[in-house]
Amino acid sequence: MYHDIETTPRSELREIQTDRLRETVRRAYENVDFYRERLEEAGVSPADIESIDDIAELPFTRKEHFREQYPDGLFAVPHEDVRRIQASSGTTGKQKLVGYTDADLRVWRDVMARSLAAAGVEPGDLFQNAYGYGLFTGGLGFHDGVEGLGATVLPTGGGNTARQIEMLQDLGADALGCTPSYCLYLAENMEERGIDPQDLPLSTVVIGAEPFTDPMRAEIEAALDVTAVDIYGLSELIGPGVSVECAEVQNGMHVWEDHFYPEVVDPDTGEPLPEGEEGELVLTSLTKEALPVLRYRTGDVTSLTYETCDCGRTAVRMDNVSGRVDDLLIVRGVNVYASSIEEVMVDVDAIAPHYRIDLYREGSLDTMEITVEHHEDADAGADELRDRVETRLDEVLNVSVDALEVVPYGQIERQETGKVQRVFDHR
Ligand code: DLL
Repeated sequence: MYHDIETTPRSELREIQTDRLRETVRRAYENVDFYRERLEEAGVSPADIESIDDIAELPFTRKEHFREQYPDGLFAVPHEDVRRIQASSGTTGKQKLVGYTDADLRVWRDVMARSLAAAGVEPGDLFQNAYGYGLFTGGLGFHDGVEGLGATVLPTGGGNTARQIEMLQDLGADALGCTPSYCLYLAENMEERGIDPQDLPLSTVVIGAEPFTDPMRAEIEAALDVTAVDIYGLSELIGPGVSVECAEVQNGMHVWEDHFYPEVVDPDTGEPLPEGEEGELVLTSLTKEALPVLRYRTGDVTSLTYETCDCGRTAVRMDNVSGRVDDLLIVRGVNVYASSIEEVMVDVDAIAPHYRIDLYREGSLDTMEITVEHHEDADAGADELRDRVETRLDEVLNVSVDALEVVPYGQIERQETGKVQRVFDHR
């Protein structure tokens, strides 16, 4: 283990969480007008929070609050103590700016080093970091973590695929960090260039920043002959490094609970849900100085399990994020996540794992058009494939699409940088 805390008995962990939650609430109340007002409105004073079990008394913090308090209304320290500013990758409205003190940066480096160690990266390894550098937390978050672990970082950043591949061949990285969609793109691109990815020494890829499905992960692992480990995080809490799978078991992501406290709530009522039930992930920071965050509604859909993992880590595990609360599509009265559609499609042989969903409104009805790609070595023609996909979507999800187009391989635009966009809402 990278850190003893990873196997600490849960009872001890709860004591640490209690102390840290009390300190975080006090810090937020005393230094941030927004939190003081919200707590007063809710009739809660910091003294009311006696243990971690009282957390549900605290009001939620939402994305809108970050936007309303833009740029730094949620910061709890004076400007001279903020050592770095980054931002979330929001596509609409103002970005959410986040700040870090020296101590926050040390925590981030530590949780990222821990995450990489759990993912199977070892001191001395070469890590090619293809997450974007800049305001996005992916690049610098991984960068610091690799150095913290004592491995070597190759900061290629996002995009520039030809150079990425050349580096993978010439320097022979042991591990690679990038989004799952970019990972697939890299594999595809190597094949087009006549390079066999299986010849590379690469053994681990650490994928995150966007949802992916099990079949998509299987494609990545097969194409590159690697273990693909899921890592989760968000800028509002710190960046990447909130939770990660262990390479040994790969069954849910260990949440670094000494720094981030997870709950899962019903997205409609906000009521906490029992272990194992799927709902919206809510996170509270337990050690952040510059930007303490109380009960943040992440919008991410997951469930929690408290069972000790076979790897020996005691931290609660969150299921791989299946989508976002606001990604729920309601098409002709049927609720469906974009990721479920992907799962069905990737399951159909002869379909490449590239697709797009276009949503339109005709009169008062929502319509959905899906475009999928024909796999290069497909055994069936486009008509037969269309039939297969339509039948599967109907059988598994009970959805019928308004139009389903099968296009030749490579026709759906690939994205080299940033987070992949698959749902295009024209409504
Ligand atoms: O995406 C941090 C990150 C960078 C995580 C690199 C992992 C790797 P934001 O730009 O603030 O931060 O976006 C956070 O991305 O609320 C999720 O919706 C989504 N997300 C992040 N990791 C995963 C994952 C970074 N492993 C938002 N699976 C989050 C699914 C993820 N979704």
